[in-house]
Amino acid sequence: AAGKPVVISTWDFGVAANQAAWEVLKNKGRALDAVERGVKVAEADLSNPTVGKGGYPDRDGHVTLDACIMDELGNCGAVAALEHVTHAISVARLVMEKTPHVMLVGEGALQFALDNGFVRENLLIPSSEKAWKEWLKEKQYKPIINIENKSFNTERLPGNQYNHDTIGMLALDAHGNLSGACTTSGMAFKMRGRVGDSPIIGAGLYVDNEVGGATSTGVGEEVIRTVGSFLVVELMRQGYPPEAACKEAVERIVKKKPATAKEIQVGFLALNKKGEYGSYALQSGFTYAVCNKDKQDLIVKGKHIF
Ligand code: SD4
Repeated sequence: AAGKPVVISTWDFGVAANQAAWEVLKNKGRALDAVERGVKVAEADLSNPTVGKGGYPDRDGHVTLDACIMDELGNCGAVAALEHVTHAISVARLVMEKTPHVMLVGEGALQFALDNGFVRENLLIPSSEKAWKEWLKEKQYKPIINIENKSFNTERLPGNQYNHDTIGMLALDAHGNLSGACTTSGMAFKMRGRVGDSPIIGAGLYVDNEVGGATSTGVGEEVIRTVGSFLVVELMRQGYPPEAACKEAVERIVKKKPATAKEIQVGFLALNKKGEYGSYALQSGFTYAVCNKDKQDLIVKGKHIF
């Protein structure tokens, strides 16, 4: 499938986010505005424990958010370990537009947000606090990620509480311009101060308006190690279709850390300049949502290695 405008994003919850982005894209709006508007839906969704408000806290009980955004001109902005502000993506966009910097972290990021009119909130909602307190009983450091049919992923909480993850979104607008956004509360119960791939340009997200964009979800350490999203975009520059580029990037993770790769989930999602898209993940269970003029609620199952 190809064509523009189009917006794609990680996981099933990407459907609602895409639909918000589509409101911008269908009116010939800018991809940058679309991706910001889109991922804000996931950030505000309290039922989602891995993005924005309602996200699971770190091991000390602090909800800390990581996010980044990148536009068609190569401008980018990011926040890492941001607390008390739901819409980390909007703070990242402000870093891009209003500062000479690319990334602000922790206290400085919060201060910048509050100075720019964001309101200080408590992001730890009762259900996430409860999950954290459960976790404290054993304090097991196994990464909790989305892998269907693997007991270690679902044993801790009933239902599909873990069946959600970071949102990474890529959009191609009616003018043929690309932008991307990525936002997360990171790995549940991470060490205080831990930052994942999601706010790191080139790791969790990369956009090159000549070629395409890529984003990732899963265990961020392995994505940082391989500069995953940049790799996917560079492979597309060499002529790889989106799916093949994502496959090569997950294979790189397997090659570098074969034993780790079997135990964790990482998924890449890519969109090229023609509006072609694809994904690849280490494990089964990765899904992504696609929205264009033909269909606004498509969910695609990602291909996978293991
Ligand atoms: C991270 N990639 O912080 C993110 C997490 C994620 O839980 O995608 N899901 O490593």
